[in-house]
Amino acid sequence: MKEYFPEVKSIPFEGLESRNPLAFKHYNPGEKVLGKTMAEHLRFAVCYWHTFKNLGADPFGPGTMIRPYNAETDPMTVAEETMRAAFEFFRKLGVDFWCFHDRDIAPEADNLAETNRRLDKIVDLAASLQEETGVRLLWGTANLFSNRRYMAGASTNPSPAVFAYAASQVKKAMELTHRLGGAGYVFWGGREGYETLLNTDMRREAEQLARFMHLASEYKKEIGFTGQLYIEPKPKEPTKHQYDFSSAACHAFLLKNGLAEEFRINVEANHATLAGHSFHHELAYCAAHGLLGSVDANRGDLLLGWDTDQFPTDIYDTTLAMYTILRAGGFTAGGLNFDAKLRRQSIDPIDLFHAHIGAMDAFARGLRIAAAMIEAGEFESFVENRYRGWGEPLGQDILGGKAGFRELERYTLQNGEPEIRSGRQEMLENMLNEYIR
Ligand code: XLS
Ligand code: NI
Ligand code: NI
Repeated sequence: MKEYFPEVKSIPFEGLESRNPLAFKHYNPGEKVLGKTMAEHLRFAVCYWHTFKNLGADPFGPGTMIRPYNAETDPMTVAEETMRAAFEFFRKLGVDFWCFHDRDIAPEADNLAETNRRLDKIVDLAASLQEETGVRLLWGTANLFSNRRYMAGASTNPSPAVFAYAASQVKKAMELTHRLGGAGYVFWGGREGYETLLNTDMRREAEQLARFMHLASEYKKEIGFTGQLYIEPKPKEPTKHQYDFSSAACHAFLLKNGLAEEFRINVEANHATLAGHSFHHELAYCAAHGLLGSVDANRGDLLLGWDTDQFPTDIYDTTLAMYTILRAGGFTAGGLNFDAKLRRQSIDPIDLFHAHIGAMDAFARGLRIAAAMIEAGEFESFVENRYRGWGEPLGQDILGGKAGFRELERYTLQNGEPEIRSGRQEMLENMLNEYIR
């Protein structure tokens, strides 16, 4: 059997004292934290597109990375070799999950029927590799943004024939996800948006998008696929304005169209910051509304205005993310998918290991720190105490509908100026720093 990453046998956990760059210092999969193992909490997934298909191309130049599984000229041979390399990588790294787009795993042919035959062939291979390694599918998705037919959108396209093509593609991708036992299925509206309102009917496009989502959730039930459906928000890129702008925008769309029961959100860190929110904000919004589904774990760059999709290394981010996820009850079908890519100069296959090791350790640290914060309960009781008035008679009367504007005016006339209290932001920030060790 050909080996694609011969320089690595497996990535061990060696703990804090280790100086071995090819070992985990924090991620110890079997170790229990708050009653569950780290692996069960974190549910790490490797994404197929950036990790195996991205070779470092950018708008100014082609790829810089040469991979042993890319050497052949026949595209289906490359697809098969890539799938074998991917599972070798998952196993050696020690992740339990992977994610893919249809077009990552098999090259598109001249017509849909042949494209689907290619997909079936590759998915047979993926199924046997899953069986062999125990690695599972976190979610699948369809690429409805690369092919030129989707230049004006997929379901939001002015042409119903393009809508039909996109539907055919999602139908197949959902069947394949089902066949591979996927825990979920993602919709990221890559070109569902617009460049100029001079040629766009926004009301119509929103209706088309809603219809598409209904069709998808009906088909899901028809084939008996029980995985979770997700929408992944992103405010811009590739289009100037994407409809799935943020978690709140997606929430409004789901509610308006009677889809809120069927979907949850897949929050991506870098998409949150592009929307002018923090990763923490987007997670907290979803947690507050029962929408927290899965996470595309990556990070942007403060100084760059696009989706740089870097590997997550910021311990504040991973801590606040895990704090929010744990307090929301943890992942069920979802997990932490590294939707992240190597920088263009990181050309060696070993760089894929370094990138994922660092990201997994960053989240393992975040998990431990968040667990300690939850166990101590200081932040929780601070927040609770801050709102305690809502549990007292005045607050209860307001919430219970007993006090209207007249009663509230009477209260204010009687009681005068309300007592105001410090928000203690600096104290809380200092406290947080004490946990981050
Ligand atoms: C792109 C998105 C994409 C989705 C899956 O910005 O993050 O990778 O996660 O289509
Ligand atoms: Ni993503
Ligand atoms: Ni992204």
